Amino acid sequence: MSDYRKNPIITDIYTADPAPMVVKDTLYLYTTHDEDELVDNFYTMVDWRCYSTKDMVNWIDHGRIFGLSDIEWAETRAWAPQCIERNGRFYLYCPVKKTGSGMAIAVGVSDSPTGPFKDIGHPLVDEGDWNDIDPTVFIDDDGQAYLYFGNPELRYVLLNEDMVSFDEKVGVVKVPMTEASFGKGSHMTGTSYGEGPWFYKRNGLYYMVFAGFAPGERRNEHFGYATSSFATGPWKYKGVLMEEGPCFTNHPGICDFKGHSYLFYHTDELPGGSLFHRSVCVAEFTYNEDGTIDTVSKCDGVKKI
Ligand code: FUB
Repeated sequence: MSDYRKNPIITDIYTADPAPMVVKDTLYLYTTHDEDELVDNFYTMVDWRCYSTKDMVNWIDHGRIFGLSDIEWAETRAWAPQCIERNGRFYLYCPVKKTGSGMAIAVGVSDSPTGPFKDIGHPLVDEGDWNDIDPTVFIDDDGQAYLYFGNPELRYVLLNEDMVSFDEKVGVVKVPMTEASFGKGSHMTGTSYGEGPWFYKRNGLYYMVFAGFAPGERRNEHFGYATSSFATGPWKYKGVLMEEGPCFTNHPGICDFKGHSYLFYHTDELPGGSLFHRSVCVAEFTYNEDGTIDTVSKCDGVKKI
């Protein structure tokens, strides 16, 4: 039995947009799924997948755990999800294209991390535009849960304790898209922030990792990150976390697991890979003493823990 897991870690289907969640001694990994056959030569994605491991080398494939056909109001685009546990229930936040409209965020609820998940019956966030994608969720020590999301603007809502509604009085808050917060870049706001935010707290410092576009002509996505002393910012840009790769998109997912820190990402490295046929990878990294993170290289794989 091997003590090493080579990247990409999933090789039987194309997967992207990795979102890890640690529960007790198990790391669950939620991913999107790029279909082999494309419709209209665009992202063709109809379901979400779940995998789990206890040692980073041996993975269990839990298969399809939620999909467009479980969401009556959804049309296409089963895009980047994230799952979180609260009071023994699991909430899977998923961007989808709403029938006859733009992107919106669905929530699937389950008593098990591996589903099946049940749609709450309506979008949680639906501004009627295309910005409502790539939700990232975090519950702070005081119990307040935050859902950040967005492309090209980073926005957030304050989730209520039920995790399936948000504080309507505060509404959808638009984060100021400044170079001081997200660096200079070539995306629509003039910053490097693109999409795929990943929000978490570690040692009292809040992190916003994101997929971004460096300045210049059309670039592939790299990862940048910003930190803050508060959950709602102001965010201070801290630099590039992973250099851009050969694939147009990338999507960060970060967690600590059994004393190790991992950055999940995706590439187009599997045979037959393309910008619409991606594959999930993982790299181990360490934090500097002040909480900053040096640029993490795409790597060959990870060791057993
Ligand atoms: O996988 C579809 C979309 O591409 C995701 O929502 C983005 O983060 C990018 O990876």
